[in-house]
Amino acid sequence: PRFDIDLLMPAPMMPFIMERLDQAFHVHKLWLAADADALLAEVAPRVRAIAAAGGAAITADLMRRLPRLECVSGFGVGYDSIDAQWAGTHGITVTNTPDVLTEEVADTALALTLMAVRRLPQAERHLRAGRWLEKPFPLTPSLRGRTAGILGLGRIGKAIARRFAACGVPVHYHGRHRQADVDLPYHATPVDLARAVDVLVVVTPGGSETRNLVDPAVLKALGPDGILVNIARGTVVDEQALVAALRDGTILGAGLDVFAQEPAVPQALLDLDNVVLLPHVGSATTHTRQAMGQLVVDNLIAWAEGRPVPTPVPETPIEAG
Ligand code: 8YV
Repeated sequence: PRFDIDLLMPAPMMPFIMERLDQAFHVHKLWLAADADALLAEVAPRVRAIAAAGGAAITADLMRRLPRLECVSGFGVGYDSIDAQWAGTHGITVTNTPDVLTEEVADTALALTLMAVRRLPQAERHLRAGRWLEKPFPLTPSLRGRTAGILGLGRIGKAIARRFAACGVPVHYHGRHRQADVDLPYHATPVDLARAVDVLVVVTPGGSETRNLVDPAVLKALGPDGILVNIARGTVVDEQALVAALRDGTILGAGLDVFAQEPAVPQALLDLDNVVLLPHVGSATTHTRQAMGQLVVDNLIAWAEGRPVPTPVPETPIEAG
């Protein structure tokens, strides 16, 4: 390899990422080891970097075992599975893959919204089951006349807002702070936002700060014509409360790309007809996953060469390149 640096890879990544990292580092692939604990114990004193597949848990406990660790490069813009707070306070750089997936995920959010509002998956099932020959598919609710609320107006939230604007749908938002340069109606709480809109799109980070942010009160405020769309993290929505709200008509429907315990989706959701379910495909195109993978590699190479990394997370006390 190009660098005499030991890198830990806890879970498999896309083949081209593994190839490029193999060319650059001594890569220790934890999931391939017959005895992962033994391998970890052996390489721990030498490991200086981690390449983390999406969702791979990089806990403080793990990092504590790696005394020379300097850099954790995560695949995905969301890094709730990496304890970035701990890393940041221990001089460890954490990087993620923002920007390159923004438009892709926003496309998914718009698609999910339209699928949920217009019941398009149900309409397709109607055709495929041969029922069109018997009767037309029933009329559905419409996007016309709706107002959308963005819960978490970051890069992806703004890309979703642009799409709604193009559809003639007014957009409101809630986030921790009102943004001075944003000319959209701001609501101080998720309940206030939900009350003002009838499409609520969840775009916040995951993790403990946003756990169950969408709770029974928010769902009630969204109301009987309301559609909930989640392309963020399953943990942001109280899943049991959502099931109840979909069942009893507290809200009209939902479109979900993410779940609390992926890849397990609760049977209660599978049993409901007024929810569209996708298997976390928000960024899952060849084009975008390629760009995300390249950024994982670029961050590690920049770090190894002693250059500023391209995309550090804010918890990392280091300037971006
Ligand atoms: C990926 C994501 O699916 O970027 C994120 O935060 O959730 C997705 O793009 C995930 O990181 C990889 O499984």
